[in-house]
Amino acid sequence: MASIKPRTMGQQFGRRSWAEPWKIKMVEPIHMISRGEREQAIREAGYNTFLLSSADVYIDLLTDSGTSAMSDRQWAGLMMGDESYAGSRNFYHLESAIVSTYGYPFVVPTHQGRGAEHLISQALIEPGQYIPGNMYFTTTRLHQELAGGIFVDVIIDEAHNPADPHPFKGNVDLNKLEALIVRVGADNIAYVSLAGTVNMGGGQPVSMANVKELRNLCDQQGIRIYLDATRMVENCFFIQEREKAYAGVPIATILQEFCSYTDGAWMSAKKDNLVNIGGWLAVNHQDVFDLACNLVVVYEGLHTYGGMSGRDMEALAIGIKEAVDDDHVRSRVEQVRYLGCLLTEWGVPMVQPIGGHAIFLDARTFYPHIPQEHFPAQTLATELYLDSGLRSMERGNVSAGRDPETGRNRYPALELTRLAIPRRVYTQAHMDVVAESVKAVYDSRQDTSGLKMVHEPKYLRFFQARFEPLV
Ligand code: P71
Repeated sequence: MASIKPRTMGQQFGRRSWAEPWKIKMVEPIHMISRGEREQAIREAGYNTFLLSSADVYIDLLTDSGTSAMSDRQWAGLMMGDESYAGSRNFYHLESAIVSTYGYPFVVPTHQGRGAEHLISQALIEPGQYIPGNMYFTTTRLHQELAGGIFVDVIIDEAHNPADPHPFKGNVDLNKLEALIVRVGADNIAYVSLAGTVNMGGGQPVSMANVKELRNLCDQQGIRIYLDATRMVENCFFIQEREKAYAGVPIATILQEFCSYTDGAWMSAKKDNLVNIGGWLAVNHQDVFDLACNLVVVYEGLHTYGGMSGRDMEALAIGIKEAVDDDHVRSRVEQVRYLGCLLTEWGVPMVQPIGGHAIFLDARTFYPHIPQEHFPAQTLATELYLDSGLRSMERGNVSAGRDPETGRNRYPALELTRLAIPRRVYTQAHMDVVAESVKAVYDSRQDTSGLKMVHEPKYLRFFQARFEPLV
């Protein structure tokens, strides 16, 4: 024992340690079932981690969506629900939290992010119009396509290379956007669909410089910009860290400025906003608000609840304020980075730089002997579950689905397995267990072969597809 010299995190990085700005008041027991039980569970789930029972999962990194821990204040807020059908006081709290934090004057609540995507897509897209964006997101693109639109990827090339260290891999390539405008004409562009951070690219941020340039170009062309603000707070952390002019500027101030370059935003409040369910759409223009208000009553509920209960809206109003606390955002992003740094140090291939909400393992490099049609990322998710009961998510060609025109499989450049970290839920010790499990699976990678798909749903197939081992 004498030779072991334990070192704190701070000592490892040559600074004083800091810790999460909270302490734990309530716990939820978790445990790991046996290897034999895990083999049976994943077989019965068709080798799809979405189809596992959570009771069979030890550490759940399927998603950071709706899985965060609420604060004592948010739980107290649940007791203050005003469940009136119309004009609940919780709606006015929510409205004022969104207006004061994000800066858009008109707010429509929705049950979750895709509800808001549906409203904005139906309100603004004419059939045949184009929607340029900084990489697709599954539900976002589907709603754009269901409205008759055509999504065009205008993210910088670096975003498609997992190893490229560009600090703002979420940036829009303005040349690509200009080329699209020249090709189809500004009138045929419904709006620019901008996401900060970019989920499918590895949680990569957009810089303030880029959104300013984008605003200039769009102003010249008369094109509006709508923001997927789902993880915008994390995006602001990277701006604070990486753009000199924003060092020391509060996250809340950076967020206000970024949003001011856009015309509105949709939100999955299940991420940054620290609630288990909820979403919203907020815009600058009365005409867009009127359209969305009309659609919300058809698809979600009255415009003062949009599918949420009063208590949900109260928890969300409080979550919005907590989400922009600088200490909170730092501990959240740095926890993800801690896991990423361990794996990087051990040579595990993953998207670099480490993003805001998750580690994205590069399954193609991980399993060079498994071709993409045998689903390397889905295979990796299966192997991680078998090793330790760790649940992750495929973000490769199963997620990309088929081209709606040709029916052919889309084979995206990025074939990733995502380990998404819920906010305020797991400790540094959990991250150590996860890191060691990934390493164990990496060390035995030669013995792994791929999967074949035996059931394929039409929409968003990754949720319910079933697989079988090849051998
Ligand atoms: C995530 C999710 C949830 C999800 C969605 C689809 C497939 C698998 C998991 C949801 C997002 C998101 C962004 C950037 C809109 C939504 C939809 N992400 N934009 O990452 O990340 O929001 O789930 O509240 O409807 O696990 P919604």
